[in-house]
Amino acid sequence: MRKKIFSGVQPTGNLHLGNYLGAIKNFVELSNQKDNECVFCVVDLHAITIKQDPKQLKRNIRETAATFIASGIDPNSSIIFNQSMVSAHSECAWILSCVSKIGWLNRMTQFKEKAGKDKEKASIGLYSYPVLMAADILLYDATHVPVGNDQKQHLELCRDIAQKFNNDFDALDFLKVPEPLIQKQFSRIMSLKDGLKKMSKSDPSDLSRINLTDEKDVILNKIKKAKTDPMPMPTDVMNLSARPEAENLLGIYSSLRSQGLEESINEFKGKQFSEFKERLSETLIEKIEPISREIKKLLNDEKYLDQILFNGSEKANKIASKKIKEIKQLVGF
Ligand code: AQP
Repeated sequence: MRKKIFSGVQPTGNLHLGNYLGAIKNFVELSNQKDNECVFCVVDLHAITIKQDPKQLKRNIRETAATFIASGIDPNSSIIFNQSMVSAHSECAWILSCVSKIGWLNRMTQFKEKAGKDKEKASIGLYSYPVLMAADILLYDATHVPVGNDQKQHLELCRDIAQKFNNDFDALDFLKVPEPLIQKQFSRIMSLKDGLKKMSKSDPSDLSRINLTDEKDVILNKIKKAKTDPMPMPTDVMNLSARPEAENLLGIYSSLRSQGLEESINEFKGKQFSEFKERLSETLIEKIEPISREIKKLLNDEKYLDQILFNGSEKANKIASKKIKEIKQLVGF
């Protein structure tokens, strides 16, 4: 089946191994499959739901585009663009927010986590973030949306919004209800400092994550300092969840090598963590260093990156402006 793929990454800096293994690696595989139509978006409108430094945001937009390309997405066969260049995203988000129920948004766990205790001070944009995400996806009639496990709930909401819009406006199948593409294993990479916490861009400790721009020595140091437990390496998958740090590091190793968890466990069972960490660092350096090198090279050519984003936004605009016109007609504008 010909798939229409849409996904996005926020240009909020510190793109990390979780973003890569949970999402970008999957983008690359999907974009390499013949016949798939892929749209990859630098979701800068989403980024400003939390205060950003304008100069840094500009740099982060280019860096996210560079990361897509450096990871293996070909900008000639996939559309790469930034969200704010296509006004249909904001227009569609407003219309969909008038269809969505407050009760649905109140259930979103990411808002609760990001807003923390001080909900009153969070932006309205942060609260309605999932509606904008639904607009992004639905404008492109996406059939499949590759995301990390943390975005599962937002994808379910997107499906609900699409169905409600179709019902409200008596337009059967008009907005296509997308399928999430979440990897069965290793879809949630955890912090190197706490196996129960998601690896995240906003963690104040840089030691908690491997950034995609980290160099060899930095990777070696971060893995050396990664939290483990006092026992030797696990001997089987049973009870592994009681050892979250070991499970996470073995998951990272397995995902990078595209092998099953059991195979990795067999390779190191009963050995000391130090031996495993050495192999893990080597694998990380082998996979991440070429991407890191390419990102830096691309960032030296801002004109090239801006041109990619401009060309991508022209192509995206063609698709999205047609859809928003149809949406407006259905609404009665
Ligand atoms: N730790 C993770 N494991 C697996 N997948 C992950 N993703 C993010 N973190 C992990 C996936 O990466 C894609 C892009 O994410 P994003 O940048 O749009 O937003 P995010 O989820 O907010 O990223 P962070 O790092 O978690 O940022 P903060 O610190 O702001 O919360 C998505 O598909 C996401 O699932």
